[in-house]
Amino acid sequence: MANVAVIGAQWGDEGKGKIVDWLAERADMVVRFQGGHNAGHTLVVGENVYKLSLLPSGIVRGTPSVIGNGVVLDPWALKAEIERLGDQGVHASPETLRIADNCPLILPIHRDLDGLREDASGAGKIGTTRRGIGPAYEDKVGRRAIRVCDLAHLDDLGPQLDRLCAHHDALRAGFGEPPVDRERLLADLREIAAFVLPFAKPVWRDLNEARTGGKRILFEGAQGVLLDIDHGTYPFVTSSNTIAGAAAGGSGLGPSGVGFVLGIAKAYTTRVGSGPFPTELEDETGQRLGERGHEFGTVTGRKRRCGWFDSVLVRQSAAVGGITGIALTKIDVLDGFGEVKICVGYTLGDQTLDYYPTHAADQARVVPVYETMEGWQESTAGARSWADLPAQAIKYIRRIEELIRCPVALVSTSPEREDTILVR
Ligand code: 2SA
Ligand code: MG
Repeated sequence: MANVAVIGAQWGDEGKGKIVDWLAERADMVVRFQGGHNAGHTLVVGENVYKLSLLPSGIVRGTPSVIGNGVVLDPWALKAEIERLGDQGVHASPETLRIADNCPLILPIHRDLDGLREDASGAGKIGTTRRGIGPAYEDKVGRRAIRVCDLAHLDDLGPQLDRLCAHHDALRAGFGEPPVDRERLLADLREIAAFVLPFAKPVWRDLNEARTGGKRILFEGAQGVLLDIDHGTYPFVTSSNTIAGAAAGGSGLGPSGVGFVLGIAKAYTTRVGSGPFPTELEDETGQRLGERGHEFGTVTGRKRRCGWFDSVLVRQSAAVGGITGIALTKIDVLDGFGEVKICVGYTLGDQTLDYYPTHAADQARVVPVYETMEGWQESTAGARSWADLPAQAIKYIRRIEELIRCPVALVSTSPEREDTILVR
């Protein structure tokens, strides 16, 4: 089995958690390579429901798990999540969890800034998870970040901390906030260092060794291609690259380390936060999708916006994301609809488009062109083979496959791990 990367093909929340868990059973190592604790992966294992934000999903089954350098790590959130899982009987140890020592940290000042900016933005706000993700990536790229390895050298942090604080003090002053409390920050870092350091390693070595040894590595993406900092609906995006290519840079394995790229797409579309969404339904149908699909954020509990499947967007995601096969999830949410619609193109003024335009104003203005298909009244929930699916559902899946120009490799019919159809 080639190494697999799993990425979201829409705006996140496509059901990656379940698919990653399903694949983790066949993997020797699970790696997070971007994002931070803004992710929300729900795993249902028998009676137990695990909600992960920062930790790779492999942790639940004891598969060695890696937090790569492409992630931004909030060490306090890490501790809280490890403790929470511990209460559920899942224990992360330095044997099962390794954190890249070149991983940049999310600090309380990043969270502050995220919140201050969102509050000040009014209607223009991004609708972030307010976890400090964007500001932490800014400091990484600005070469001001404090990284995991610095936790072992806190006495030498002086000049770096000067630059970091100078930058943040100026920003904070703009919001009428006092300067960074440097002593407090250092004291907090000293305290958390003892917790984090046992997990810290140059994980690129482990990964390259695993690859040489023929081990199977699973890369677990967070968010989705439409939230990618370059290819997404900018500026309504997250601050990392969510495409499969990011697995290489975000882990230290190199591009040849990723074989198959599985893109996860919901059988309809959802989005949390602000930003354009061509097929959004602000009517009863949208309401019904949200209710049937339990569309609330894992991390923040926010209600997700819902709409029909957009084949233009997923086709684009498959192309830029490097997706080789799609896992189509939550098909059962569409059970019982009289008709189902698929967006097959857009109009923009008097133009017809077969791709999503780049400018935010155009993205907001496009009008979807729909193809309407007959729905199915039978239940697909819990189906485990192609033969269990109603003919109309199969037609719907086949039509999607045709439109997105990418094979559907898996269909998921409930949050349960076993309720998965392998398409050959
Ligand atoms: P941020 O916090 O800077 O990454 O926010 C920027 C945009 O990215 C979106 N975003 C997400 N969208 C869907 N799911 C995400 N994770 C959680 C989940 C979300 C939750 O899986 O349920 O619990 O609310 C996620 N993380 C970031 C965000 O909405 C902004 O549009
Ligand atoms: Mg999620």
